[in-house]
Amino acid sequence: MVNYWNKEAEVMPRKELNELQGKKLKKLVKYVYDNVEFYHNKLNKMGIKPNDINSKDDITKLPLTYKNDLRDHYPFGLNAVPMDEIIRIHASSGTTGKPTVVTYTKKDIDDWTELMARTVMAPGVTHKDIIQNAYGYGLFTGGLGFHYGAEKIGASVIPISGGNTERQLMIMQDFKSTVMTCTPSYALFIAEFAQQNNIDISKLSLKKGIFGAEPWSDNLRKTIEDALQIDAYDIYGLSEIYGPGVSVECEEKNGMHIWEDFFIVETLDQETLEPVGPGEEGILAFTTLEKTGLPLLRYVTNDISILNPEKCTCGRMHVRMKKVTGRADDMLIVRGINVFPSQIEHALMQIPGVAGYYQIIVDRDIIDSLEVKVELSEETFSDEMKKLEKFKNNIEERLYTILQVRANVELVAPGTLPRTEGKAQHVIDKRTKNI
Ligand code: DLL
Repeated sequence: MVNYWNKEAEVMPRKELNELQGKKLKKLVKYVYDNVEFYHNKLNKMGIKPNDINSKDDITKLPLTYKNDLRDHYPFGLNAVPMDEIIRIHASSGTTGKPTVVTYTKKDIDDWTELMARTVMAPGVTHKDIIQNAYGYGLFTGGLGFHYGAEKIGASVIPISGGNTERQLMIMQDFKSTVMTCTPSYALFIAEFAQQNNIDISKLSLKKGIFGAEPWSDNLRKTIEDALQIDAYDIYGLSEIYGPGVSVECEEKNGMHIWEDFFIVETLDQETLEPVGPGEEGILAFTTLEKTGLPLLRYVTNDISILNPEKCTCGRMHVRMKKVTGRADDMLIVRGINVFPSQIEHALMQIPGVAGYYQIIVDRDIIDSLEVKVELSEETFSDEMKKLEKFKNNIEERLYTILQVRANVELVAPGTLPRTEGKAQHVIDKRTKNI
């Protein structure tokens, strides 16, 4: 039995879905033209009037929106409603300076809750589950996003937030949590902590995990699933587009369904930003069809993925996105070669004896250097020097085959790389300081 929250919407046939999106797009363009000065001016400059938009295909006539546009109008300049209609404000930390601020009306919170209800249920979670929500509560959208969705479906939600791993495990045992929600990095850390403290995982009631907010590979999924003896599902989202709940894997674990009655998604060529076809890799761009506080046209995420419009065996029609393979802007260029941190993670996670923690350090003396710190599992760590040397060479060879650039691998002792209760910071690029 497939677990739907809103079956009618989730299995809506493609033709109907396209028509609905077209209708909503027309309404949205009029709404932003009338209510957001930024879009009003942009559309005027491009010579586009709301009446020119009549179907989903007309989306390509519309302007793209970038993170910089939000920054330039910090904090509330892109709002479509006066502040007295805003009931919630979230923000995501930017890599530089001010955060990106996002605002929600009452309708937006209700819609986000609907999206999160579908999102929590798609991986097979029901009202009978006890959800230990270890995403951060606060300005980050993860905690409250999950909270509202979990309550909506009638599950029992434990709003534990991130951190205090000992207490997480105590609660998990005593409250018999069946679902864990947090970043994959934190899930890995919880598994490791349990092992170190001789907690018998097989005695836990945990069955599923919904992990996201950062890129992670299928190999890391396998590691976490084995360590916690659960099924792990990927969830994707970003603050600008509500937060979590833009897309999620169903029980098939074969791509994340994007809730298309709420969004139009496109994949754009990385160079030209022109749309590419289904099945081709590109940058995801989202148009929000229902948001009223901070509606966005063709928001360029910089997240790289591939869309699959085929109907899923779960019955859902909503297009699926493949795991995010990286961000267009955190692509590293090392000695002229493009390197995605996700390629390195993918390679490392295939190697038995690697604990799951790594750090990529890029520096520049005369030329660029790429160093990968790899944390060993307890068993590998106790091996003799000769074996370890061979292990290290092996990893270096594998990385070279994949990256076509030499990386220096440093093996480090178990427990030495930084742990996180939120998003992991896998990359340290020291070169910007040296320029
Ligand atoms: O991370 C929202 C979220 C919370 C998603 C909880 C899932 C679960 P931001 O902090 O604004 O929002 O970060 C958004 O994180 O553009 C991606 O680069 C990355 N990201 C989010 N989910 C995934 C994922 C939340 N499943 C940015 N895989 C996005 C890869 C992800 N990257």
